[in-house]
Amino acid sequence: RKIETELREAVQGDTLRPYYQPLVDLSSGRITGFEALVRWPHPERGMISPAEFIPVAEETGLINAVGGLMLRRACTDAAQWPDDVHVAVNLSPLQFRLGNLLSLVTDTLKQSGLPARRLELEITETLLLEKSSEVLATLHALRALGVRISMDDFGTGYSSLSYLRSFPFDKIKIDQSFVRDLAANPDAQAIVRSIISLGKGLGVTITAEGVETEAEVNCLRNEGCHEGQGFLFSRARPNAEIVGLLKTQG
Ligand code: G
Ligand code: G
Ligand code: MN
Ligand code: NA
Repeated sequence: RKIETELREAVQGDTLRPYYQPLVDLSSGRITGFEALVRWPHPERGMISPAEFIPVAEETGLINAVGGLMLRRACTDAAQWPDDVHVAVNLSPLQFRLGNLLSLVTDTLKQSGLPARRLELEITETLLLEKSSEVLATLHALRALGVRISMDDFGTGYSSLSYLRSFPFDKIKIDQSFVRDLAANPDAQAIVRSIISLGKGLGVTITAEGVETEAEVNCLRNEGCHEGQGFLFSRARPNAEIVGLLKTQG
């Protein structure tokens, strides 16, 4: 059967779920928040990775429904977490095209009871390529609500330093491809160092993705990177495990 048909049924049957991967403050070692990552529990094929179905969802327009239900679930779950723990939700550029993103976020925050300051929205550089005034206005309006904007997969898109001046954002997430061989590769070190310096100059938080080893984390800490995310700390986990995980850090 076609993956598109099955995905449509999964959306209609409300079977997609967010898993949550911790974001860790590198100086204190504490969990500051979680990124919501969509999971599709498939009856025959097990857990299907978003890398496989997000592109299909984007081609078919199903991404709007997927994005909407992820936002709702993530805000509802996070509203039950401690007040100093935030949730980050990925947005597809297509979700900006519908024209209802601001009201979707406003309504979802209201219905879930999650304060806007505890929601972070992850966007990618491809969104900014469009250089659209609607996108810019929406990002400003989201920030005016108190929601934070995070630049995901930084350094892998058509990075242009010019958009950094015109687009409002609060965090840069260094793509895992730069973190992967950080300990051994001087070029990767130079790139990470300059992203961190750029981020600090702009006054934004810097998060490193795909942190897998102590050597990487030491390197990132030395360079002054604020936050880390990756298998070294934890894989993404179901919501049922989150409150327990937070209790272990007191
Ligand atoms: O969890 P995993 O590393 O397998 O995720 C693979 C990709 O899918 C990542 O690039 C991630 O950004 C993307 N992704 C995961 N969840 C969502 C989601 O809810 N919405 C969108 N647009 N992308 C997601
Ligand atoms: O939204 P984004 O593209 O940042 O999605 C993060 C993706 O990276 C998810 O698919 C997640 O499962 C994956 N990931 C998270 N931590 C690690 C890690 O330490 N190593 C690797 N290889 N992948 C990771
Ligand atoms: Mn992300
Ligand atoms: Na990313």
